[in-house]
Amino acid sequence: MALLRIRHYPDPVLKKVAAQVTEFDDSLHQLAHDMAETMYAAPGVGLAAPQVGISKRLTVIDCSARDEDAQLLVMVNPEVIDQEGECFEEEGCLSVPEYYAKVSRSATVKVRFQDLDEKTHVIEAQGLTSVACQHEIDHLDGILFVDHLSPLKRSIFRKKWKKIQEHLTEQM
Ligand code: K1U
Ligand code: ZN
Repeated sequence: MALLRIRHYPDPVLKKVAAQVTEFDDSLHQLAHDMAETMYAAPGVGLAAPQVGISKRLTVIDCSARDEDAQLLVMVNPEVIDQEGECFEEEGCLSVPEYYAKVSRSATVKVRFQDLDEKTHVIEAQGLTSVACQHEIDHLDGILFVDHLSPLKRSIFRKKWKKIQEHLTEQM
């Protein structure tokens, strides 16, 4: 088990479209375990492989409450196959620390994915799990939640990000 280094905006790996996973080998299992450990330690409710510098279509999500048992979802090659409604909730991103903004998303999504043993599943997600699925699949397509902001809000974000980066550098 290992904690992985989370890449921050504007690392170029976050802008790449990640490759389909074709090898369901021990190294994929190890990566998924390390990503889950990194997500829980952050803490976060999701993490996509590009955020740890690996441009592959793999993501982990756990939106269970603190007082509930863990409900870890490991999704390989996930894709949204159906979506309904709209929601507008505040999001954060482990690759854009200390910045939060409301983003428009589908309210519910149907997601098809493979597990670590190559078996295909389809889940229907709502609430935070739906938002997390969309946020993580965006990461696999090189899209960050700030890319969904209006041009005005994005220019405000860029100015704020300079200050956040200075603050993060001071902390190191
Ligand atoms: O992919 C990521 O950067 C992780 C990100 C995902 C996400 C955030 C908000 C809505 C949907 C998906 C995070 O987990 S940011 C941290 C966070 O939201 C959180 C942390 C601790 C407890 C609860 C939430
Ligand atoms: Zn993110």
